[in-house]
Amino acid sequence: SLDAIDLQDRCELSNRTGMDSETLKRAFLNNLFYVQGKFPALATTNDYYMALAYTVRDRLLQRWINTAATYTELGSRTVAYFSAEFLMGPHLGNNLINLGIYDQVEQGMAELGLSLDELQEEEEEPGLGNGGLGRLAACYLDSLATLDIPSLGYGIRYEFGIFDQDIRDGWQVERTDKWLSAGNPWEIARPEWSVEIKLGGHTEHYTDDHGNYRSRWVPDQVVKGIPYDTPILGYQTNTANTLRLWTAEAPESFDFRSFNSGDYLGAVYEKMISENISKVLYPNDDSSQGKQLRLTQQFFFVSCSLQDMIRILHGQNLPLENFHKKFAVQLNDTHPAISVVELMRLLIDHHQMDWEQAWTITHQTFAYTNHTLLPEALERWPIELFGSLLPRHLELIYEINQRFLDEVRIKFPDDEERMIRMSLIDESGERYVRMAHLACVGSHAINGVAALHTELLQKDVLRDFYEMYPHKFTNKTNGVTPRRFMVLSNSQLSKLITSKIGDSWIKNLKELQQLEQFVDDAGFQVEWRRIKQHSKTELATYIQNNNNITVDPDSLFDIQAKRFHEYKRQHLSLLHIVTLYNRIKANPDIEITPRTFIFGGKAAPGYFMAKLIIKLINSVGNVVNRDPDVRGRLKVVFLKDYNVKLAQRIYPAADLSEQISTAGKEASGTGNMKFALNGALTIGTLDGANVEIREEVGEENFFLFGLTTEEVYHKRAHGYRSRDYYHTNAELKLAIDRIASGFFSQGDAELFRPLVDDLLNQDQYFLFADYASYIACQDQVAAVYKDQTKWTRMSILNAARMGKFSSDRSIEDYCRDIWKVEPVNVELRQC
Ligand code: 6GP
Repeated sequence: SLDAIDLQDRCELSNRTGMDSETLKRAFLNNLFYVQGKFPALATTNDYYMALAYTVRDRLLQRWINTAATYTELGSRTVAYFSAEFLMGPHLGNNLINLGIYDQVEQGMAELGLSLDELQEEEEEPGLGNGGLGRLAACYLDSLATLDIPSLGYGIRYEFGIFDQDIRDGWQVERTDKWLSAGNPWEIARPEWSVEIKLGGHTEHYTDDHGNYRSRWVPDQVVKGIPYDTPILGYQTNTANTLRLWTAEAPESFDFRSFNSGDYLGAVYEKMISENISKVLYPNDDSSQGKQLRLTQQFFFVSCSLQDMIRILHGQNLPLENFHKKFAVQLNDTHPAISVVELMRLLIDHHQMDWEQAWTITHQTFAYTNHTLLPEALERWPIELFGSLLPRHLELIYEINQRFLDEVRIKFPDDEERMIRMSLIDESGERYVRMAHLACVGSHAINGVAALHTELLQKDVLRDFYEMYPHKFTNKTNGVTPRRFMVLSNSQLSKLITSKIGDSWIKNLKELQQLEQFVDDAGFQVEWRRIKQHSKTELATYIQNNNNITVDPDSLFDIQAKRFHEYKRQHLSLLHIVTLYNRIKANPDIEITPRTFIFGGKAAPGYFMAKLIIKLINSVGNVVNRDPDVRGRLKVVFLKDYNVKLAQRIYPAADLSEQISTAGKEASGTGNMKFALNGALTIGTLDGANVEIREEVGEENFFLFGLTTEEVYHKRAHGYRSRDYYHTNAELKLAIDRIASGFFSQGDAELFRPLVDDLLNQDQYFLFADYASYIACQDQVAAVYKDQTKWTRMSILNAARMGKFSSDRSIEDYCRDIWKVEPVNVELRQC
């Protein structure tokens, strides 16, 4: 029998588990022959990359199998992280780090004449997310595995992830992201665990055998969901959890029906429609489009995942009544909020549970994270659209709403206005289902992603829900994984740190604090600076190769890398650039700290203003970078196609991190944490997690400017007039006039008019109000940069004090306060 095979023998015979450099090399060559079917003379870089990826995957699978076996045996309580986005970034390097074999493999490849850097460059990153929310989910998976927490990430396997960004004539152009075209060695399809989901149709009412009035869903479409699993290995642990992403297909039975009736094209059409569901990621960050396909995607992955979880529960012989004991589900924003209703439906319609019990299970299962304060991001679905796609769910929502409003009535008698405000249905005009309200009612915990954000949720966006359920609200400040964003992406700095304080900071980031004892150590400072300089030189080479712009690694690298959004105010930084340029034009001999301004980020394809800001950056760059008066003291660079790969190059090379959103708009930010961890100083507003970063690093090590949230609210309430600032600040007026005149657009005074007019007449993000304070602060930045010893000291202190912002800390907070889940140790018993 299978059991009889001696495991030890099998382990030793195989090339598939050994971690020493010789075994790794042998396994690599084996994979080149027997998986890729190539030998060195014919092998491409991609063949080598694939051979290495499979070599690493074998080591992952060993851990993955043992992890699954352990969880199955123990019936461990498990976190299910539901997210429409997982912005994982390339897997190869991260897995090498987490396996602890990066250096061996680099060495082994070098011995074969191959560069590990080049092989890593070959990997097409899975860009299955837009920005902050999707990347946070990826950092959380890394921390969950590192902390040995049984967990599953559930989402969608989009065939096309976030578009690739090209720049043509200064404008953003989108290209489809064909990330799967060269194959994906990190995933394993699990067709045997496919599930079916229903869509559309109508409901029928009937009385069951026990005389109960019931409803049944008669769909008009059935779609199959096929899971693809990617192992997620923790750092220096055997725990390998699972990211399970769903692909949509037409069920065979459907094909056959049309096919047998001779309607071949009809059958193929049906298949095509079904497969559209997981075709493409919606490219909007922090805004909702209200499209039917998007709701279909949300329901699709949520229904697949919940059915999968019920299968797992049954597989472990646990009763359905224990669903909430087996699983804690985190809703990553409202995108998966339909789960609340879908779980109710599965329990009531499929498993004949009564309402009370189903509701208890449901609301003890779910917890909801809100990621934004922007009104345009709050998801609402027109009742019509909702009911035509999910007729049974609409009925259930009405029932949930009725019971909920009864509760509100009892807690707040005679407050009709409050009932209208809180209802799951918006009835002020066209009727909508309010997904945030559904998430709040259906969850036992609600959290924001930074202290200020949670406070604003309680005071403002979700105030009624806070008054109704104060006990549900907690803050969970975001964090980032130091494995990818330090150990992997900034290996030199990581090694320097380890040489001073040992390597336990990688799992316990608070230990970075010990660096403070070296802050005035001249030798350490020199090393610190040398490494920053090295990273800047590497980025300079990248810029030379990609943008054909020569930048000076001695200049101050001033970087803003994030999605393009008016509230993030990339154009405030532009006003600074134009101001410095104007100062030079007025006095070419002016004493100025040389700076390289670097921007990276994508704009939603339908977001005109964001795209115009990208065009303006490139236009200003074209003038500034060439003007001989500037003498190279200012350079403006737009790096196209900002993604995780590029981010990993950028963070280590930054001197100054731009975190300049209008106060009260950025929920948290996570780039702000990655920059500071890599020793960049922050110029920022009191927004999102900046507040906490400043608290940690000390106000003397943070460049603060701008209005506070209260001041912004106050100005807005009392009639803000941006034009007044324009007329009273000569430098601001000159900057705006230059842009408006066509100076940066070859005389075309129309091109940037929409932007200029908006700033002069609306300026809803208060650029003009913050301009003077921003410029003054930037002048201070320039002055401090001249004192390299002082700057380096501040840089070291920033990194040393970032301990709080590890995603390990965030995950520990979630585990303790919301999920009530404990680590499970995994031992390697099988190979
Ligand atoms: C983002 C927030 O804008 C950002 O501030 C935060 O750091 C990040 O989420 C992670 O919490 N929000 C989104 O990306 C989004 O789409 C609906 O929100």
